[in-house]
Amino acid sequence: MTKICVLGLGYIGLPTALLLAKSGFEVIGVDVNERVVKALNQGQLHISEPGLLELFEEVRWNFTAQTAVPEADIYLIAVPTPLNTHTRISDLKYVRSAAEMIYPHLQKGNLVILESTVPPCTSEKLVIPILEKSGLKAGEFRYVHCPERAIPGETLYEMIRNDRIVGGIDDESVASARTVYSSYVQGRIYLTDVTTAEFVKLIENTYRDINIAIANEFAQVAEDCGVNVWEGIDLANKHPRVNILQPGPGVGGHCIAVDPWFLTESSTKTGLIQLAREINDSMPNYVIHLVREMLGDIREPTLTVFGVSYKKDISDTRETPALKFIQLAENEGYKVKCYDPHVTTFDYPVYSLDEAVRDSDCIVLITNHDLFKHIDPATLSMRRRNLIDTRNHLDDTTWSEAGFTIKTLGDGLARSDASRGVAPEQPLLPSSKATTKGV
Ligand code: SAJ
Repeated sequence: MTKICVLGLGYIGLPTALLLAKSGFEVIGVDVNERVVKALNQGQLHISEPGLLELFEEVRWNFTAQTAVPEADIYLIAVPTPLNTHTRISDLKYVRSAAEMIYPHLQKGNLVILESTVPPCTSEKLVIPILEKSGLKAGEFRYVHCPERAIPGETLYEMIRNDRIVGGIDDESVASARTVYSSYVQGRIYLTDVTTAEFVKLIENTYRDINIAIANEFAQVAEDCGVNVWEGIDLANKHPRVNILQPGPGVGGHCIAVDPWFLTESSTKTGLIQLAREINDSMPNYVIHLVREMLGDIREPTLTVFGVSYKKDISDTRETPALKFIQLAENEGYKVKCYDPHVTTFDYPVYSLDEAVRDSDCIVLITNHDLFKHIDPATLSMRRRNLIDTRNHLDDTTWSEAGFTIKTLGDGLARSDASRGVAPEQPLLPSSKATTKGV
């Protein structure tokens, strides 16, 4: 049986390891975190994703976790590549150390796969030279970069269904990698060279970041023009060649908010990419500006943040825009209480709904969890009934009937209208809330 060693048992490495185990490979998962290894060997998962527990239980017989790298036929690296937030340069220490752990075991004909997201040329300049410390030349061992493309919240589904890009150092490498991936990938597998594969991954996420940035800029322009941006984007997207994403409180997660910087470190010609990052990073500042306008000068103002995960219906809080918003609010003297039915651990305490809204002056919806739609606003006991909806997520009619004054980011309503709780005039076209849902 072909033996695969997967290095890094996180959001990408673990689901990949389990899918490979299901496909009949003998899989050894390696992680430097002893607690993760121990938990997995005792049958406990440290990440939650739809279908992951069921898959784990199905393939446990064919999967073991350990801290040391064993001899294997194939090595798959899926370790994190964080951003150094001071220098805005990728921190490749985990990739470097994974390669250092592999090379003493590397044999002629073995395949090494890098799935971690890296700046262009990382394989050529950093990873392959470390692997060559084995005494083998690239080509005597096989090497590919196959960037992961699955979206958190639908990881397993997308790992199976999405198309994959495999960039290899030679034909034998891509052919071997194709055999591995076609054991569980139902999408198409496209072949290219290593550096192109590194580049493709980064431009995918950068394109999405720039698209969200323009939506965020449109939201602010729409305010100045007295136009509802949600309806505007919905209508613009009826054009066959237009697909604008949704505005919001900023871009979080460990991918879209990070990867564009991996491109900027590789070139001096990245003005647009940097600007988009800055626009998205400034959205929490814009939201605090909306709070100021809504509440004016009140004594001991208290805010309730609805949703602290970086996006809807998941528990992941990495790079969440909620964190910057809360810090800005505290610096301006607001007391902040968080409510998030999906999150248990966060930098700030997460309260029950009743506790989070008690004595609050305003709810600020940051994350558009589906569960928030089921809250009956009439039952909320608050000091003042204000709502700032940064995702156009909650139903205006239900909340205004419960006595809430509502400001939706980008709704184009001046504060004087919003604070009077004036509903927008009956639109000539169906309301964008009826047709457009926050992403
Ligand atoms: N967001 C908006 N408006 C939108 C869409 C998203 O404000 O219209 C925000 C989200 O709320 C979130 C952030 O952007 O805070 C990022 O969320 P996301 O759903 O756009 O993406 P990620 O980071 O969860 O996953 C992305 C995906 N990349 C692309 O869609 C091009 C995924 O396929 C990648 O595998 C993943 O990055 C990764 O690991 O790189």
